Amino acid sequence: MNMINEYLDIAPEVQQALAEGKPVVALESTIISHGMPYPKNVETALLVEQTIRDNGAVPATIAVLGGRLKAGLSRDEIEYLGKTGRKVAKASRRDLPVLVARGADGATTVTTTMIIAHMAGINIFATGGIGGVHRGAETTMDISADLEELAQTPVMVVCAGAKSILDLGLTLEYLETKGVPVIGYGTDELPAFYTRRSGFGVDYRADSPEELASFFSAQRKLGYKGGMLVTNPIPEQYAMPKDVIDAAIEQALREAQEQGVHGKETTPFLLARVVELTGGESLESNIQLVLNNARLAARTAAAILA
Ligand code: PSU
Ligand code: MN
Repeated sequence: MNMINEYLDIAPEVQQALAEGKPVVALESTIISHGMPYPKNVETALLVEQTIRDNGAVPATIAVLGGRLKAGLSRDEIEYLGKTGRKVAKASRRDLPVLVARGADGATTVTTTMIIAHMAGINIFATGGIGGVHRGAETTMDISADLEELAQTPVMVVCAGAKSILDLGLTLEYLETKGVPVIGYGTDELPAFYTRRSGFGVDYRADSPEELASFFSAQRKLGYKGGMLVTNPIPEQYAMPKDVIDAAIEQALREAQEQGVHGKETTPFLLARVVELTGGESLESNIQLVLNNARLAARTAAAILA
């Protein structure tokens, strides 16, 4: 059943769960290396794995190590990615062939986590936020490869929406063009990562893991090649005040422009500056929303198999 690739290493525990038809949830590693500071990033990655287990599924954190595509990491491997941080290559779709050929390391984004999860036979993945259409993309053409991957790889991605470092309206337009269903979990509105609301509607709402699973199963039975985006609002008690987060994002965007930050550096730069500017308050929100997504993904993984 699994499309085994010669570069792929599936951890024994993940392999066994897949073989026995047990739920498995993939996790990305760019959130560890580029999305949060050390040591909180490592603590969070391990806590997310534990949360997946507590909810009855097996976690498979994904990365490229020594040119091998890894589905399932050891504690030491997670510690290494967290400690090395932004010095690890951020690996998107275009990077995998060279990293593999060179036997190099890479932290996987939403894009490459989807690619490797699918190779391993894992169909659901939990993270914090996805990449999207950047503000000013009409001149920079900076549109995350995550959107193209959602259009072509059959994996359900559970996130908390997207940060308003992006143009959320254009991101939704792009997903519509590409035929990617955007589902709100318990909401009709796209969540904006740190806040529960964005002012933009989602395509559909689901209120249980079973309902999410029914959407995903129908998409598979229709023979679609692409995936599905589930947007799960941050729990109320961890949401940030909108004015505080908006001010930090505006300042980070200004600094990025002044310093000429571009290309793959843009998102990591903005993420790091927002954490610095909010004095770590946003980091706690970020951790809590990832845990919330891990719980939902684990329960949905089981519902997809039911
Ligand atoms: N947004 C976040 N946190 C993240 C990322 C995005 O709130 O950690 C990471 C994810 O790995 C995502 C990547 O796939 O950044 C998108 O980068 P880019 O915009 O360069 O495509
Ligand atoms: Mn980009």
